[in-house]
Amino acid sequence: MDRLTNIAQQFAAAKPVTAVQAFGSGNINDTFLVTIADDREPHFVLQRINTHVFQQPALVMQNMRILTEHISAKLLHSPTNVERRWAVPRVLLTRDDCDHWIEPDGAYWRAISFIDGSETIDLIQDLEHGREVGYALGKFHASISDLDPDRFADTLPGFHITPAYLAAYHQVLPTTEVTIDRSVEHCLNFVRERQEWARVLEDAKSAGKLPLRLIHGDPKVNNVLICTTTQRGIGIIDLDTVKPGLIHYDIGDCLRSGCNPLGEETQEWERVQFDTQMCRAILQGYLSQASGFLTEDDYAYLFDGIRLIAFELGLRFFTDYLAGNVYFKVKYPTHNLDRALVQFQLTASIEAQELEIRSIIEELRA
Ligand code: GN1
Ligand code: MG
Repeated sequence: MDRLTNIAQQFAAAKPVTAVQAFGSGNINDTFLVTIADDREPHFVLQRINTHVFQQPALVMQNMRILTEHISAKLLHSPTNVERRWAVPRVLLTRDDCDHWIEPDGAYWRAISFIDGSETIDLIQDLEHGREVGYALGKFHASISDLDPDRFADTLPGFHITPAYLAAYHQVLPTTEVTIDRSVEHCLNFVRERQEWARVLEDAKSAGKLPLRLIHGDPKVNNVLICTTTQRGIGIIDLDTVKPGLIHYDIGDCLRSGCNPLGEETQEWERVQFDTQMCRAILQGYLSQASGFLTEDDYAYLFDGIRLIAFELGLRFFTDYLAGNVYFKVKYPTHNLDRALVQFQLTASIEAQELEIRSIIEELRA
């Protein structure tokens, strides 16, 4: 039995594992789709948690179990809606009732159920898809709004705290060994011009204007499950980063990912633009579920959230490039630099369309 099959088998009880194949396009964990000899549930998802990033994987699993059990219990008590089903993966256990399996070399593995009849899509397709992506994030926020954020461990300290990323950037900068070419120069200037403003959401949090709530942490387009039959948004996966935070980071992340039709991996960064029609569609879908719990201040900081998260992700990619690619997986040495250029271009496009984006927010909240 090969290594992956053996690991998968730990979570498959007595059902023989028949295939294990690479799955998805995550930048942090390694993900596989497992097939087992079982007619009722022939697939599950196997993941190796990147313990360089998530240094306390047991806490990641603890959070995930609290969250998925909460949503599943709610689903049990809500009427089934065939047209609009909502799904959440289950954490699978080993034969010893453990939610993970550790290999002799320390690799940390876990498994979750595969939601039948669903797919994830890397690039936003059309306005209808955008509305479903927004709907899914709104529904997710609404479904966890009654969970006490204090029950959740902080599995990734500093995650989505923009000034903390700036501090890390300033620490890495003097030690970098990369060549300062025109692209790097461009990124250095881009960060310099925005570093004062980058505290905007954290300042609003400190001033008591924005409350800590439970957030997903990574609600990009390809983490939204789409039903293969109805094309509706039916869930959100990748629940490792659920923790107390500002929902603005989630809304911003969803929009920076959904409103960039070329995608975050494009090689043509100079052509990147923020699509405001898509922004309207995603926000419409989001607000259809979330308008009930948003405050005046939440709306007032939405634009900053959208601008900030694109900038923050660009800064994270750029810092990782300067540091020698130690955090995000890369396919070639300048991959993180290219990704940073894309996010900075998107930020610039958001800035150039500020008035229009603000008027869309006003129009939709009315
Ligand atoms: C990482 O691994 P993945 O692709 O789900 C990152 C996110 C970034 C994203 C950019 C824990 O997510 O914050 O937005 O890449 N996750 C972590 O694609 O850092
Ligand atoms: Mg993720």
